[in-house]
Amino acid sequence: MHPSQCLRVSAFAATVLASAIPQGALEERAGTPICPTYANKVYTDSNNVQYTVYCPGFTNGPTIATTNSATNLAECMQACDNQSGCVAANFHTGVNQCSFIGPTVGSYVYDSSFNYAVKVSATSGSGSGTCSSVAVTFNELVTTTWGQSVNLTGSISQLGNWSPGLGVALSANQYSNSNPLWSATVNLPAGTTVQYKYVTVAGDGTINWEADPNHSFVVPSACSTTISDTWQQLSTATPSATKSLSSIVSGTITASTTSSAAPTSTCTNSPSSRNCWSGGFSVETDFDTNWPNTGRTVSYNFDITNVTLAPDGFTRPVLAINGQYPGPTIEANWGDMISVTVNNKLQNNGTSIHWHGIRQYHNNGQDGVPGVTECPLAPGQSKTYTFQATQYGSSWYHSHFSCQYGDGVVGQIMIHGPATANYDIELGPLPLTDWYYQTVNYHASLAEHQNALPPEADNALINGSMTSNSGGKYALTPLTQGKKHRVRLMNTAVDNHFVVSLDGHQMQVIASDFVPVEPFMVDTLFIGIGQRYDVIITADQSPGAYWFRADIQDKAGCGSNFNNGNIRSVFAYVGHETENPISTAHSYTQTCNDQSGLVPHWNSYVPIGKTGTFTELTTSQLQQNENDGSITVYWQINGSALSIDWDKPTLEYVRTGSSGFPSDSNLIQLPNANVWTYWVIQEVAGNPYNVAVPHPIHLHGHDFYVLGTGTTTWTAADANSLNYNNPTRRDVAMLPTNGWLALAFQTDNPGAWLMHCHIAWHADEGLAVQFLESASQIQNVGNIPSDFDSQCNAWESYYSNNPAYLQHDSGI
Ligand SMILES: *[C@@H]1O[C@H](CO)[C@@H](O)[C@H](O)[C@H]1NC(C)=O
Ligand SMILES: *[C@@H]1O[C@H](CO)[C@@H](O)[C@H](O)[C@H]1NC(C)=O
Ligand SMILES: *[C@@H]1O[C@H](CO)[C@@H](O)[C@H](O)[C@H]1NC(C)=O
Ligand SMILES: *[C@@H]1O[C@H](CO)[C@@H](O)[C@H](O)[C@H]1NC(C)=O
Ligand SMILES: *[C@@H]1O[C@H](CO)[C@@H](O)[C@H](O)[C@H]1NC(C)=O
Ligand SMILES: *[C@@H]1O[C@H](CO)[C@@H](O)[C@H](O)[C@H]1NC(C)=O
Ligand SMILES: *[C@@H]1O[C@H](CO)[C@@H](O)[C@H](O)[C@H]1NC(C)=O
Ligand SMILES: [Cu+2]
Repeated sequence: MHPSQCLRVSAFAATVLASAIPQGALEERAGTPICPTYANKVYTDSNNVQYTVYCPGFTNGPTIATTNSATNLAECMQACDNQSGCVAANFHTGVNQCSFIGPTVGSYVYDSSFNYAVKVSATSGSGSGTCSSVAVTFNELVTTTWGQSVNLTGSISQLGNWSPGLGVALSANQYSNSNPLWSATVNLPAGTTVQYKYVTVAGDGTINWEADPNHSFVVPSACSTTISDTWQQLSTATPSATKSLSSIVSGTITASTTSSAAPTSTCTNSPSSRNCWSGGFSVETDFDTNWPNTGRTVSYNFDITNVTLAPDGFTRPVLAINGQYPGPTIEANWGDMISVTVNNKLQNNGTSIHWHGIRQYHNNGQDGVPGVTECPLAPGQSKTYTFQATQYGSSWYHSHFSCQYGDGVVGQIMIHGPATANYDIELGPLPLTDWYYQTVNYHASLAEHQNALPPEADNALINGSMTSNSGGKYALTPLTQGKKHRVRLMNTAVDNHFVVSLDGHQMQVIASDFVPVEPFMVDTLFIGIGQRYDVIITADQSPGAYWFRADIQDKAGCGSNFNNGNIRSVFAYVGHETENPISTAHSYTQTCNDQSGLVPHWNSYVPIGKTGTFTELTTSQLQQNENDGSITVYWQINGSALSIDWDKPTLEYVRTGSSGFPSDSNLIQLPNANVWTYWVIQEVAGNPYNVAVPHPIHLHGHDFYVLGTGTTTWTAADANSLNYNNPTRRDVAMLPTNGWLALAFQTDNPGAWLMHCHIAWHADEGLAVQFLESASQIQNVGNIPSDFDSQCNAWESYYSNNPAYLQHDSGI
């Protein structure tokens, strides 16, 4: 069984999980310490041999031989199977060395860089022949609340004949969040078939039965033959067998001795169980490989038009979706299909909508990047994007056609799913953006040709609203006394980075980008461009109105704004909506660094990137003198500013099998599937000036793992001090000024995926690369959209026919 079942145990719903390691986990994470997280858990290798992962390291066991050819624990164990006299093996993750241990296994000390599995053989066990009883270890991975415990009961007297009081109490000696393992070893009559169930026992004695069906287990009869291929924890002299929930189940029944609530396996998402979802999916589900297929499609129609709006009281041209700014919120359930028809009703611009943070698994053609995955959608044309919500949480969509999103083509995405903490009220998205009185298109063309600071924003909008000299109003968010409210913060800006806070209140962070994290409290939260945070705010202060503040971090160097200091909205308790807040701000120091302490809830292990596995990508600014005396500003990666051809997208090369990519396509081939790739983005001196600023780096088609950052120059030795054990995972991370950002991702999604700075000026000026991942597989895993050619033809005929404006930038 896979930990996609809802696994927290509430007082009335006992759900119990196998202690099995997720299928393939060891192999996928070769080279990574699996201790202590996987300690005592059962792993079935590709030979269907089960063994228990054992963490202490041997010091004096006789080593028969070693091999360096095994790259993970499973292979090491198989090699031991092949080695005469080998009864145990240990695998040293740092150097991929597998040692075979002879019959006298010796004593040990703890060392987390070793992973062990021990196979109890005839020579180390109690001998060959028939045993009268066999020690069976029952392992159960189940998260319990304070005071709860777990008992085992079953069909034979040793297990209490179905009476929990006479059964066996499981113990949880090394219980932790990541290893909530309960276990017990019981001597059972050899050869018997045993049925059993787990029950949870609450502090007040209330017992809850595990849902049907019963588990069934055949106790081995011949010690040597039956058990010899079962890998065991080294502990007793007696051979023992370990069984996980994957045991064969025969027949289903309903437990009859429940003292209070009925047993249930249905874990329902509710204010007190947000970790649950439905259909066996929960916050424990590994959403890289598993998600619901709801069969439901949510559809939207977007008309993009050129209008004037005054979101802060000042009227300016806006390229709006359905006449509104920001655009409509796309709302879907986890696993739904999302279908959006985009009608480009602009006169003088193409468009193309990117669904920020959406993985587009095997669906590269819907990523919405002009010149990469499609030609721009010409004026007058329509196109329908279709993709599945394989992850859940909060995000936004935006035009990827130059800097067009800054002029209005942007909106929110809210995908309902489980969460790592409970809340009562969903308040929805709270987008934050900088706001300019001239169009962003206008500023971008100027910025490209000036040796000057980027344009200062005139204002910022919170949830599409703000006050200004021309009027406007503060956005209002209602709070209900005593309740917990979920707010989905997102930075949809062109250039400004924010620190947000709510006066008098803390925020509990439950997700960074599309990744659920272990909940933690903050007073203030830095949000880089493109980033999202889902937070829970408890209305536990005196009822009233409070300022919500979004400060531009100008002193720290990531944006400037004319109205900085007054960028606010109001959070008001019910009945206090018309009050003017008089609350005091939390104090903090300005920053352009990412929030720390983001621990993904779904544990991930990135194999250690050995020396030489990191590819460096340098970023720097070039100011180039043109013949007419003007200058052009470029942001380069490895000395090359990206510039894409709108009418010859990368997917066109892929389809025709051409590899003649121009050098300024900044294309990096990643031909090998399912390998880990490691990147260091390093800011270096510019030419002729050293313009050093932080950059929010965004990757399409993946979450990346943030292994570390530094504020100086990366050296090869830095690879050793990175965090590979459940590192922060997200899709935008800050590259510190003059520093480096070390990232890893796995090539598990064939496609042409952009990685770029999300400051619109910098993306315009070329700060981007394209990863062409598993090019030969792109068309096998997902079709190039059927409208690809008609869209390109329409674009070519528009663009070759004297359009009002031409491409003057990178195109993205
Ligand atoms: C073990 O031996 C089998 C059969 O000889 C072979 O197929 C397999 O590759 C070997 N495994 C290892 C890990 O050496
Ligand atoms: C759990 O098992 C222990 C040990 O057999 C027993 O003492 C206890 O009463 C059991 N708890 C319940 C609620 O049955
Ligand atoms: C399963 O367990 C129950 C006790 O909860 C027992 O009475 C029943 O006989 C078992 N079912 C089967 C099919 O053996
Ligand atoms: C929007 O309208 C203005 C004023 O008519 C025009 O100058 C501009 O080109 C239009 N923009 C687009 C993208 O059509
Ligand atoms: C898009 O339209 C704006 C005016 O609204 C213009 O400034 C810009 O140059 C246009 N871009 C392209 C590539 O058409
Ligand atoms: C932002 O505005 C939208 C639309 O009015 C609203 O549904 C949403 O609840 C607001 N968000 C917050 C956090 O107040
Ligand atoms: C970028 O340049 C660095 C040296 O500065 C080099 O090591 C690296 O391989 C280059 N990256 C690519 C993708 O070519
Ligand atoms: Cu940048």
